[in-house]
Amino acid sequence: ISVRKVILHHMVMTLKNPFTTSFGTFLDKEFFVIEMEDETGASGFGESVAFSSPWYSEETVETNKHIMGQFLIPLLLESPIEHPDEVSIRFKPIRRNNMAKSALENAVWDLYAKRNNNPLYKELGGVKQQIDVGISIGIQPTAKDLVHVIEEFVNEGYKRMKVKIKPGADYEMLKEVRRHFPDILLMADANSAYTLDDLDTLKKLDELNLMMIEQPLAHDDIIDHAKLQSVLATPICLDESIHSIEDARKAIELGSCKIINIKIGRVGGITESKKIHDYCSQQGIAVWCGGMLESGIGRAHNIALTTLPQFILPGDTASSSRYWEKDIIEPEVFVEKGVIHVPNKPGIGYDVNRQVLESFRVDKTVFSK
Ligand code: OSB
Ligand code: MG
Repeated sequence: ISVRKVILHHMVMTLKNPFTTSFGTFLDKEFFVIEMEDETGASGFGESVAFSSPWYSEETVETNKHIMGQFLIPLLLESPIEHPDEVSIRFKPIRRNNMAKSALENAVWDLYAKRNNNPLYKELGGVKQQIDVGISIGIQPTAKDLVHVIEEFVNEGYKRMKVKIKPGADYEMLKEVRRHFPDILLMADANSAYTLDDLDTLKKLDELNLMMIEQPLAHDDIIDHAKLQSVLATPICLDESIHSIEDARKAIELGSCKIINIKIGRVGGITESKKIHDYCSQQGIAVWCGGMLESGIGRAHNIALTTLPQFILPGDTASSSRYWEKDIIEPEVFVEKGVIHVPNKPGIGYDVNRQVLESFRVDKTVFSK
């Protein structure tokens, strides 16, 4: 594969509903669609998942543009590669900036699968024709609102409800949810809103039969999470703390978590995601695929990854209509009775709707050899 041209489509899409986490509220999503062409005229698409502000991690849309444009794209254009696994090796001299790396690597994976006339999920060794899907629900003003929203998604068939929590919007709200829905698969995501000083609150959550609690403590911690897991019955799932297979190994060895949320962007690409998947499979650690409020392009990569066998828990790959009035892919992602039927077309399996893409595009930068 000789990459000849990389186009960064700078996008701004308005979310259908504001999405509130412990660290802030998202009203829209700003990101890059990466379009890549090779010497044969084949093309591939990727999506950068960093947000406009460095709330979830240190990367932003602007840092992604800087790192891709100044460092990563020149490395890709420099000389051909044989396989997408070589992209992360080529990017190794650049420290971290995993979301920038991943956006480009994902486009290479799509391009590579299309050249081979093979669906991406098969290229990755995926084994599932359909995947189970849960939904992530932002912090609501009241418990009553939350119960309402959950009822709607239960009726739509989503297989697992994930509720965002923060101090003051946690135990009482979840207790109310549990009272209304004694049997649903329910979990909480704190996005690092607690410390070990909140042990009493966190321990009370054990009453609620949660599938897991995601990232209760600091975004860069695995030590305190191990302490917490040793006194908590509820499994801890790590999100923010895991950036690589090495992080996963250390967290598992320490007992910091029993489950890992794999986000392709956070770990620097599909190649690293597969490594973490394989390691967790050997260790008997369940994984699931997280989301970053992606458009359909990022979502398509998530769907392909989720077909790997150790993705045994429902992921955050909700329908396009959960996020957008109109998505930029065709067909849109559609969750039916809690499952997505994985498309069998070459590459990511969905077509990019050029007209819609251009309607949400605010800028375009072209890099070529
Ligand atoms: O922690 O998983 C997270 C959204 C924004 C930032 C962080 C997270 C989330 C979600 C939503 O939970 C996942 C999605 O529906 O894409
Ligand atoms: Mg999370």
